[in-house]
Amino acid sequence: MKRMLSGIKPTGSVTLGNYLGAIKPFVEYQDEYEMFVFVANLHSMTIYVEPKELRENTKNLIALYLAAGLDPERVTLFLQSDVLEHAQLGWYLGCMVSMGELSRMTQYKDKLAKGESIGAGIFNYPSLMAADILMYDPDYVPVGIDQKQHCELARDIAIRFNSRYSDTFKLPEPLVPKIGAKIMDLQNPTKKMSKSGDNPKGCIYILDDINVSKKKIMSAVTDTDGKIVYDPENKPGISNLLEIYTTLTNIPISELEDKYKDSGYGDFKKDLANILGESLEKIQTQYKEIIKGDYITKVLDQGAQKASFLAKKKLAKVERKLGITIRK
Ligand code: ATP
Ligand code: LTN
Repeated sequence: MKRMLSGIKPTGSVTLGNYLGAIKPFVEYQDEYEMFVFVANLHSMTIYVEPKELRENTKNLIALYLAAGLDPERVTLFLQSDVLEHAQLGWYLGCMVSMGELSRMTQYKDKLAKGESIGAGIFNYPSLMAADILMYDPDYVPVGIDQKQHCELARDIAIRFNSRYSDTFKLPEPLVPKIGAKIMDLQNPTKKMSKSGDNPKGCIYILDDINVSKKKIMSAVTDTDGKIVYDPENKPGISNLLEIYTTLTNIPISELEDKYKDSGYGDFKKDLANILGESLEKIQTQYKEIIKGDYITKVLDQGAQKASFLAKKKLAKVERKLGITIRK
């Protein structure tokens, strides 16, 4: 069975973009792959999040992974900070990547361009992400398009390490869904829907009131031409809604275009709002059950145990090869 690994940062409330671009595909992959899914809480330190909020986001994210359908008996579900080896391997890999490579990362460049003061963590973060990935030798890393570059850097670091010290890491491949990899902001469909975006009307949160989310679909920006056609360049608003529709239902876009060829945007949006409402309701019902007891802690303990076993072995191998270890 091929192996897959991915993670999400608990920096805010989980969005529809996170769900459609990451969590839903993870659930679909679990039948076919051996999955490792974690909460990247060390990565969330790259921006300031109130400690109380961070704890809440972390619990919610784990609960949402489970509510969306990840099965902890099949998937290794863990909290990054529970496996100390990530930070240690991150340090070694950070010493093998150049300042030039890190400076070329789009996410870093975008943050830099905003002109705000940013912590060194934002700059160094791809080496920790490389450690998260290379630690477990996955074949694939399913991510949204914004993370593809970081996965490619992890692969370059693995090639460098393997050629310098002999074969140690499997070369991972990013897996970006063809549709749903970049759900756009509903009010500004040329911008990614993002947890840390500044217009809450453009972003749907999985745990929000369902009627509020439906209203956000109804008031999503479209265009004046009135035709339900997929054309991201010229019709970004309606194309984004079609992407949301197709990823929620698995009905191909061409079938949706056909189904709505004689309808207006209003009817299309109403159907989509109802479909979204049903999906959110299912997830929220599960979530409410999961968040109640101490089930989450049990799942995390079990996941940390499984992940730590592999991480310890991998780090020991790396340290032997590097010459860090002096004991036999
Ligand atoms: P932030 O806005 O704080 O950068 P984010 O919403 O982009 O956060 P991440 O934790 O960076 O969330 O991403 C988690 C996963 O969700 C990643 O695989 C990412 O590619 C995916 N993802 C995030 N936003 C979207 C989106 N709008 N469409 C599709 N996938 C997304
Ligand atoms: N950087 C990612 C989260 C992340 C990740 C990973 C994803 C951290 N480590 C390893 C895949 C594999 C993000 O910002 N979404």
